[in-house]
Parts: sequence; C-alpha cells; structure tokens
Amino acid sequence: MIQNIPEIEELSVCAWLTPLPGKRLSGAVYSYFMSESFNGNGFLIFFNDNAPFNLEVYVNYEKRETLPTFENIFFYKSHICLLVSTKNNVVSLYVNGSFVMTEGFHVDKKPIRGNGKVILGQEQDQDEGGFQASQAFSGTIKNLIVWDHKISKKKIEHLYKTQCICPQDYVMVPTQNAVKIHGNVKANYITQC
Ligand SMILES: [Ca+2]
Repeated sequence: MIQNIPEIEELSVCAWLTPLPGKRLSGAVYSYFMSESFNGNGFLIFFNDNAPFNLEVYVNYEKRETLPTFENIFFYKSHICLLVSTKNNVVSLYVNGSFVMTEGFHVDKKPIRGNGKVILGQEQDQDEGGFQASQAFSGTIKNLIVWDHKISKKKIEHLYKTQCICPQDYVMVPTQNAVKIHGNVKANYITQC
C-alpha cells in the first residue's frame, strides 16, 4: 500500500472483526513493514493461533521483545480499537465501545517510521512479501480505519454504535484500489459517505 504513511508517535486502529463460521480469529490483521526493519514489522496486529491464543501487538518489532498481549476473546463479531503510544510504551484495547485493558511494552519504543507498506491479512517478513500461509488472517475485516493519534473514548463508542461512519482525520483507510489483500480474507470497503 499505497497511501503515504507518516512517521507516527501515537496510533489508533479500529475495525470490525468476524471469525469464519466455527473458527476463532487467527493470523495477521494488519502488517506494516519498513524496508529498514530487518527483524520484523513496524506495526503488527496478530492473533496467535497457538495456545493461549492471544491478540499480540508489535511496535517496532525486534526479536526477544516482550509485547503487549490480550486474552483472545474474539470468537464472535466484535468491534475492536487498539490505541498505541510510543511515548508511554503502552497499547490499550477497546472492544465493542468499552475499555478492556492497557498493556505495556517491555522495550522502549521510538516513533514508527513512515513510508512503509501496509498489508491486510498477511504478515510481512520482507517488503510486501515473505508471507507464511500459517500466519494468514482467518476472518473478516470490516471498516478498518487508522489514525495518527489516540482517538477519544467518545469516538470509540460512536464508531461501535454507528457501525459505519465517514472516517474523519484518519491516516489510512482501505479503499478497493489502495490495499492489497492476502490470505483467507474477505474485505469490505467504505464506498460512500
Ligand atoms: Ca512471518
């Protein structure tokens, strides 16, 4: 992808996520890779398919880092928001409009550098590539929006209650010609506001 991504100190990502029938969510929802990031993603949202099936959030991914993980509670359609701060080294999770918890990184984080590549539904081990089938996202991603700041609690509630809104002051939103989809992913796009 496609749209120019600026350097980011704080970040919010919201989306509706729905598992496939009879399955739990697994794999990479959102992978942001910079060609300089030899060890991994600048930003990654990943449902680990191994017990205990945590939702993992990587920022400036380096080997051996201890990352924020959240218990996997996504067996049903859910609206999730992840609010990331590289100033405070924390990630907060909201589900269906409500705050769930905040977890910290154990390695200090710098801002996430700009001009990387976003892939929905697969985990990049290299620029727009290095995909592993076992890390493909299983489920449906809908109304994914990214902001370059922490959005308010009120906005999170609004996003959940209105289901679909016209995104405002966002950094990146998938449109049909601005995103690459890989894996077992059904993508829905905001087509009109
Ligand atoms: Ca990989």
